[in-house]
Amino acid sequence: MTIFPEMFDAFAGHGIMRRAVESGKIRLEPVNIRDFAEGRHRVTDDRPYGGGSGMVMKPEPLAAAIETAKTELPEAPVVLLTPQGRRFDQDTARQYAACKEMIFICGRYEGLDERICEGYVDDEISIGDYVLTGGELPAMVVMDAVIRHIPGVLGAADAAECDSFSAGRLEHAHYTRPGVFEQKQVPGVLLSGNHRAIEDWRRESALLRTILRRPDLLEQTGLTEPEKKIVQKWCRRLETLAWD
Ligand code: 4HQ
Repeated sequence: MTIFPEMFDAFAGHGIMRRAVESGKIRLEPVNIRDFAEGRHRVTDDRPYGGGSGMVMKPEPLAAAIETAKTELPEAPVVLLTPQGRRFDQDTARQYAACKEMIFICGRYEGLDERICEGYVDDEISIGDYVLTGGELPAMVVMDAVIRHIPGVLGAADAAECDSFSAGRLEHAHYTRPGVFEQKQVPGVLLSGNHRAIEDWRRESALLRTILRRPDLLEQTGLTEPEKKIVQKWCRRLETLAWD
């Protein structure tokens, strides 16, 4: 639900989303809230009670748009994108991917009349602590993160469950040709053809980056046994560096 349905054309028209739409794995149907507004000018906003600057989205067109969507998609949760919502993350993306259908409400101006939030919305979601001019980009962010979990949307080789972030870790470093770029070499192990060694290097790279850049991710789960072994190896290396 949006007053700018064309914003979704670019999202659905490129790359993996386009393939998902064309193969029929997903259906994306932007609904123009203005189509449900009454009067010659089809107004969707009005001045706030109590005064002040900015406009508020009128409740009647939104209610009509949501009711129409719900008769087509009776099971769909109604999700409002708002900085006041609970923070969106990979766990929520995975949970949403189990939904067959979803309805996203994209506000503009100062937001929705509170009675819509109370009466029609099942879930309020924020994509982060910053203020945007509308809920369309947040809705696309959420849809992108959710849709890539649908089986067959990503190639079988790079299924979403393989993302190291899915295990609460950052991804390892990536390299491609050329082997030397601006005097920097690709790590030799990646050219070795030794798949066990490459796997070990990637696990180590992912762990090091997570410890250095996002230690908060490790506080959630703690280290696995293989990760403890890696850290112990680092500790022994560091001791020889410090004392010898
Ligand atoms: N919005 N995460 C829509 C956001 C936002 C966010 C501001 C939502 C404007 C009308 N939404 N209102 N951050 O900044 O979800």
